[in-house]
Amino acid sequence: MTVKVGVIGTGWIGAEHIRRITTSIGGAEVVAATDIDADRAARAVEGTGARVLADGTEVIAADDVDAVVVTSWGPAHAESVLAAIAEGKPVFCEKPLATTAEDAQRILDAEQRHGSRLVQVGFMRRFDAGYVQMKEVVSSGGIGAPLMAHCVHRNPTVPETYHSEMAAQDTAVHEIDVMRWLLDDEISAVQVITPRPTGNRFEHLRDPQFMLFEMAGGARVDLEVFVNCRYGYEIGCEVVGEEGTVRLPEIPGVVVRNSGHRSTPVPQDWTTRFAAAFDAEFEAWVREVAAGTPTTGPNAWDGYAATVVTDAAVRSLHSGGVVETGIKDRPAFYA
Ligand code: NAD
Ligand code: NAI
Ligand code: ISE
Repeated sequence: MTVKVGVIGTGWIGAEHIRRITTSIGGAEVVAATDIDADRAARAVEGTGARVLADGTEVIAADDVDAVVVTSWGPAHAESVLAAIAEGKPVFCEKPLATTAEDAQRILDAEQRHGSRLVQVGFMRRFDAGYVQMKEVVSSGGIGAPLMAHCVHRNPTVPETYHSEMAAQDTAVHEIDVMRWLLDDEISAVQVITPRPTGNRFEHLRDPQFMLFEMAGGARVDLEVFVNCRYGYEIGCEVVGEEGTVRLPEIPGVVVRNSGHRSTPVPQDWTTRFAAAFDAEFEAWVREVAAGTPTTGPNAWDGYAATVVTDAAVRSLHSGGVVETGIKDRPAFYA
């Protein structure tokens, strides 16, 4: 069965995922797309045979749409995900699932009322070969009990529309998910510290930001978010355990020697750095949707748990203090 996909939001990543479904992976085709900028939607589906519809409601309701991909900006995600659940259609939602814990809770409630799992969240790092190897080492006890982790998340630059709260909601949300997954634990408290801001930022933005997380089991995580670092896109992660450490591998690249220097290229954005992870993520999602079974990637609970933490991080950004996340117990539905 070829899974017929409808896409809501055809900006940078929406267009990437349309290209990915059309040319990189098998088993699916894009049949409909929408964007609040209709011209952008038309450009994104050019040459695919897909049609442009007026809005997300039309995409989700379309008879020939089997499954929905939500790649609009974060605050618009919850509405589309809730509409897909109401229609009983599987939905892949780019991170974040929602930008408030209340919206994420509405999604959990709706999915449980529906009675089976329909939602997958785009935490693609769980499909990255390096992170998968780290997970195997930590889970098999290869470094003993994890005590600490050190993370770095750097982007070369961000547009003026990126605001200070997005450091948590849009950027750190990846590490928040990865840490819950790698350490198999929930995050109980967070503190955001703002060092001297870089001059290379739009005036309204607090950048960089340090984030400190406390896991329920007592392990501690530090994260540098620096989205105007200029030189490239760099993701770092090291977990320190009682018996050893495990670190995310460097991205392989040719070594160039010239003019008295030895250098290797640094990726410039997430499209290249995580290309293989995005492909693996979509291959698995399409395969599972075609099989008619609930998808096994990050689910609505993972999206909710991450949003509870980003909410707390936003409160800490404003207060400077340590903020408890108050995460509740995972419902059996998501066990
Ligand atoms: P973008 O601004 O390039 O694209 C967003 C698009 O959504 C725009 O074209 C906008 O017009 C459209 N849009 C907004 N609201 C809409 C609505 N209600 N209905 C239809 N279209 C709507 O942003 P982007 O970089 O493509 O990011 C989109 C999402 O993907 C974000 O949630 C972002 O966090 C996520 N993302 C994830 C990764 C990752 O590494 N997993 C990377 C980039 C972006
Ligand atoms: P973008 O701004 O390029 O694209 C967003 C698009 O959504 C725009 O075209 C906008 O017009 C459209 N849009 C917004 N609201 C809409 C609505 N209600 N209905 C229809 N279209 C709507 O943003 P980008 O970079 O593509 O990010 C989109 C999402 O993807 C974000 O949630 C972002 O966090 C996520 N993302 C995930 C990445 C990852 O690493 N997994 C990488 C980049 C983005
Ligand atoms: C973007 O939305 C992503 O998800 C990228 O992976 C991340 O590095 C960036 O900071 C976000 O804005």
